[in-house]
Amino acid sequence: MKSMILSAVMVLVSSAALAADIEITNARIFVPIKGTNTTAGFGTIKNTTKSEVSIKVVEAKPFKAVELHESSEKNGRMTMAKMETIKIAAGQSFELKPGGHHIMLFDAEKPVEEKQSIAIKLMVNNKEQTVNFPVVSRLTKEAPADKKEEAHHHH
Ligand SMILES: [Cu+2]
Repeated sequence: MKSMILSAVMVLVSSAALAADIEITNARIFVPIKGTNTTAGFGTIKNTTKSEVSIKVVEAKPFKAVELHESSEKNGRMTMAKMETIKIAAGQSFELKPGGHHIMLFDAEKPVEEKQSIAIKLMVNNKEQTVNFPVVSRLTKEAPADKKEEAHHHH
């Protein structure tokens, strides 16, 4: 009897350990610009494990496709490059933010509006994890302030 209880406890512990290797705070998706059905998602991803994690994005219904992107400025123009994975060292955080890395969401098959929430399916170290991203207005204070500063310096 005692050993049965013990093994039950061990099963509980190991499934808890499998539960989530990352935590995402401030998850959000900008509502698509009027007339488009493509947008981007952001948030701060924390690796809660004691080793490196690798993250891929798999699916985000009703969007037809989803990719990880990195923005950078080349010759004064913003360009985006696709990344296969994000790797985060043990205990570290990685920020997805406007003007930086982001989750690109393509071709929504139905309208995506504010106050909805999009379930984004990730592969974290080859384990599936789904995170809900609320859809929020683009009219935020978070339009990258330092980007504006840079623009002024170019004058
Ligand atoms: Cu992009």
